[in-house]
Amino acid sequence: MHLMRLLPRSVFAAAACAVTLQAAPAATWPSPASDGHPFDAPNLAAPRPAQPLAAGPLPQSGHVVITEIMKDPAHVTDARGEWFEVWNAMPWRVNLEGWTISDESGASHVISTGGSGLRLGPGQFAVIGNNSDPALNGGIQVDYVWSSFSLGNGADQILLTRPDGTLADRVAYDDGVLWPDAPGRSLSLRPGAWDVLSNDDPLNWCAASSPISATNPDRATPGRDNDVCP
Ligand SMILES: [Ca+2]
Ligand SMILES: [Ca+2]
Repeated sequence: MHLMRLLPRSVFAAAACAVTLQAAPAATWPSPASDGHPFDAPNLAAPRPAQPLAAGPLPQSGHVVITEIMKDPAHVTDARGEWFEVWNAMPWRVNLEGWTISDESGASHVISTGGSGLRLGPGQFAVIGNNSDPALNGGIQVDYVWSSFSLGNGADQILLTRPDGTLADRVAYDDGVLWPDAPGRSLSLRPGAWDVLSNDDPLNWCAASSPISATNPDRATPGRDNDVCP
């Protein structure tokens, strides 16, 4: 996994402070799936009452935010060039090992790295897609490859669920009615709206404007800050 963006030193100072402040509640959480790094977050959410599926939208309790979605690449085929980007909003590391990627049509994939982990430091991105070969996927650095999952060009959803079943984030886009829908341009979350509730609002998304690279004219910012929306 490549390191995509580091926060300023002051943020790490704030992170250390935040860890101190969170020490008491963290003691009540289940054992973290951690490699012992002092900034590792527990991989499980704090216990909470079960939420019945029929009661309405599931609560989104995460700080790992879906920030960009390339559902319809033009420079390469969809079968090689679909991906989405997530961003760690927490002041500590998170390991996505064991998290589930799914939609609401039955597609589901559990992130499994064989123990090496899919770790995001504070403020870092990961790009999760269907092909990790830059020679085939349009030169994208993909950090993790899914199977049994895809991004529909019409209406579709991405749900990120922790190993304990709690929903971290969900984004449900439509077929261009309210959401951006431009072939070859990613859905890009507006800077300033980077949380799991703000990314439910299609008004906080736009079609990316920056070319991916000199060799891939599709417009997206995989693994880096998003474009400013018009
Ligand atoms: Ca969301
Ligand atoms: Ca981006």
